[in-house]
Amino acid sequence: MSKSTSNKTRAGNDNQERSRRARILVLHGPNLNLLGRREPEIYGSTTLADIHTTMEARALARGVQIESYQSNSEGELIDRVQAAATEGIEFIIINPGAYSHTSIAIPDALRGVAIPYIEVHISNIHAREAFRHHSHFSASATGVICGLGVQGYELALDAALARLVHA
Ligand code: CA2
Repeated sequence: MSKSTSNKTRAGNDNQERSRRARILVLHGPNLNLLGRREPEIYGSTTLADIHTTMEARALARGVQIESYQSNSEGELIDRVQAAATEGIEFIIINPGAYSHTSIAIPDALRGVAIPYIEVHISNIHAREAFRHHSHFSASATGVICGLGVQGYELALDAALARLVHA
């Protein structure tokens, strides 16, 4: 086999390997792009990029691919959820931000694609203003984690990995 053919084969195998891996999508709602840069007293100093790096390392160690997506727009988050179904995403971890308390359409999309999801909140929404106490996402979620800071994302990932591995 020529060198270039064997390189191509290796590249093909790598692609196949990647496409065989289970995939988890991490969704972040509005204003979470500001994480680590504003209001550290509530949300801490870790950035979204830091969260992604930590989660990716943990997931890859278990042979699972992680994708992260943040948007300030409800429609874009719905489009990403719908695309996840055609892409074969098997689990979603979502911090819907303030859409937790206002959006009917995003949880409808999640139910529509029937991909299991875990809802994460960095802060304890029950210890904050009354309007944050209810989330439209919680009733259909596999689980909800709140108030544990950014560690909540890692705990959600471990729970998702356990469900994927034992599925
Ligand atoms: O605690 C959470 O994770 C929240 O989902 C965060 C939302 C809030 O509306 C929810 O009630 C609870 C707010 C996200 C805004 O994120 C920022 C991060 C840094 C600086 C400013 C906003």
